[in-house]
Amino acid sequence: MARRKLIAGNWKMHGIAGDLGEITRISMASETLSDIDTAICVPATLIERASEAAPGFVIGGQDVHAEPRGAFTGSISAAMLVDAGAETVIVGHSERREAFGETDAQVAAKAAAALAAGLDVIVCCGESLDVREAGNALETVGKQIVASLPGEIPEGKLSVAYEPIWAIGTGKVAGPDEIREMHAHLRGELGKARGETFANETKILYGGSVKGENAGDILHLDHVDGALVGGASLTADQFIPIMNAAA
Ligand code: G2H
Repeated sequence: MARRKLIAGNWKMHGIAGDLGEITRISMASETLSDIDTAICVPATLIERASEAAPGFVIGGQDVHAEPRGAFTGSISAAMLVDAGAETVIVGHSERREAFGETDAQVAAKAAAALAAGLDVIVCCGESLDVREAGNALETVGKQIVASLPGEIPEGKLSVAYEPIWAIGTGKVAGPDEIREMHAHLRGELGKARGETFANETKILYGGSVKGENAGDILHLDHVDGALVGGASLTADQFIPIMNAAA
């Protein structure tokens, strides 16, 4: 079965209500592209209004707490994301792993909570420049993703995003050989850990300075099933060409 491509935006800590017109435009463009899936993961403050601004379009969160409720000031549960209108969520982004010290086990627990609430989940992984230059990228990221997966994964609900940290927001993009090699390796590791069926059904996205100009080359590489897009997801003018490149 062919994997449908997923183009997911990650607004990070950008966006206020006045920016929702971008999501409306992206949503309208997505209606003409029936062969791909699209989503925008917005700040939590915008989830409800983004869902209202683009009915039928997939809006997501950027993080979730592993616990269903409790004394966790500032955190958001999976049920709260669903209540606000989210259908998907990113977990384990390198910015959260680095800035908030999130471990693989915590990422797996977050993914489990999100899946239990019915959300789709994008689990991120990726190596630092030091690890890449030491020649340990494949081994490190392979172990990282397997350790970041929850125990139970309903069919079709989880995607993986490979985002080399050195390519995030830097304008540097991993080369085609680096991307192809890593994505093939990750699919192999998913297969060893969870079986061939799971590996073949799981989308592996690439993330890190994806733009309209480079999207076509990246998205047509073997084992690349879409993109997680940061900076270039903030405007429809930048994001729609990436969607078109995937279609
Ligand atoms: C990687 C990516 C989106 P950008 O963080 O997750 O951001 O496209 O800005 O490098």
